[in-house]
Amino acid sequence: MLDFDNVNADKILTRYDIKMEAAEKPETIAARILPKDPLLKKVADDVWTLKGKLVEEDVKAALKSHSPEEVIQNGLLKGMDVTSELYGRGIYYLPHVMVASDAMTKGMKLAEGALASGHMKTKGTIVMHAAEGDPHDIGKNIAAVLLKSNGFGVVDLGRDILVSDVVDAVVKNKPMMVTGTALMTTTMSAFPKIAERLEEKGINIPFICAGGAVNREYVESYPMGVYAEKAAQGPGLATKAVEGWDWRKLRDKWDDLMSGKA
Ligand code: B12
Repeated sequence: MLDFDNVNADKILTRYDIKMEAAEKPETIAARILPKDPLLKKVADDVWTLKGKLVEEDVKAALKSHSPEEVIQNGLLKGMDVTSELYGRGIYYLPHVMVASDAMTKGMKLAEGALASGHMKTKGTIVMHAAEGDPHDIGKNIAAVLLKSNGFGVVDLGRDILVSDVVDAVVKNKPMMVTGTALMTTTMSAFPKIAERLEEKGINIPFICAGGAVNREYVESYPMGVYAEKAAQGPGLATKAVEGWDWRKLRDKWDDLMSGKA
C-alpha cells in the first residue's frame, strides 16, 4: 500500500506552467477581460464565478439600461471568455466550464427573448450544426446567438447531426450559408463528406467550419469550406455572404476580413 503521509511533495513532478502562472490570481486575470460597466460586470461575474442562480435576475436588471446585444456581448460572453482563459491555464477544470456554460445559456435565453421582436425579417437563413458524433455545442450555441442578434435567421439542427441530415436540412431550408462545429479529431471528417454531397446536389454556398479540431488549412482542403476561429467572426462572414461574396472570395479575403480591413 502507498503511504501518502510520508510523500515528499517537493519530489513530485511539478507542472512549471501552473507554478509560474499561479502567481496571478483568477481575479487579476478576470479583471483584464471583464467590462467596466457595473451591471454588465455583474452578469459576467455570475458566469465565471459559477453563480447560475443569480444570472437571470442580473440579466433582467442589465436589460433595463442596456440592449440585449450589449448584455450578450459585453456581459455573458465576457464571463465565458474568463472561464475559457482560466480553463486554458489549468486553473479551472471541465466541471467549471460546464457550470459556467449553463449559467451563460440561462442568461442567453432571457436576452434572446428581448431580441426577438426587433428582427421580424431576417437578413438570410443559416443552417447550423455540430458534427456527427460530436457532443460539443457550446461554441455553436454562442455563434448562433451572435448571428441571431445580428438579424440572421438560424436553423439550429443541434449536436451530433448525421451528415445526411445536414445535407437534407440545407436542401429543405435553402440557406445562404451552412455552418459546422467539430471539437474532436474523430468527427471533423464529417465536413468534407457534407461538402462533397452538397456539391453533388449542385449546392454552392459558404460552409463555415469551426471548432478546436479544425484549422484553416484543413477547412480549405474541401470545396465551400471557410474557416472561423471565433464565434464573433460569424456575423462578419454572414454579412459578406449576403453582399454576394462566394466561398472562394471569403477565402481569398479572409485575412483582410479578420483584421477588419475588408
Ligand atoms: C466542455 C467539453 C465537453 C463537454 C461538452 C458539453 C457541450 N454541451 O458542449 C462534455 C462533458 C459533454 C464533453 C465530452 C467529451 N469530450 Co470534451 N471537452 C470540453 C472542453 C473542456 C471545452 C469545449 C468548449 O466548450 N469550449 C468552449 C467553446 C466556446 O469553444 P468552441 O466550441 O471551440 O467554440 C469556439 C470556436 O471554435 C468558435 N466556433 C464554434 N462553433 C462555431 C460556429 C460558427 C458559425 C462560428 C463563426 C464560430 C464557431 O467560436 C467559439 C469561440 O468564440 C474541451 C477542451 C478544450 N480545450 O476545448 C474538451 C474536448 C473538446 N473534449 C474532448 C473529448 C475527448 C471528449 C470526450 C470524448 C471525453 C470522453 N473520453 O468521454 C467526450 C465526448 C464523448 C462523446 N462522443 O459523446 C477532447 C477532444 C480531443 C480531440 N481532439 O478529439 C477535448 C479537446 C479535451 C482534451 N484536451 O482532450 N466535453
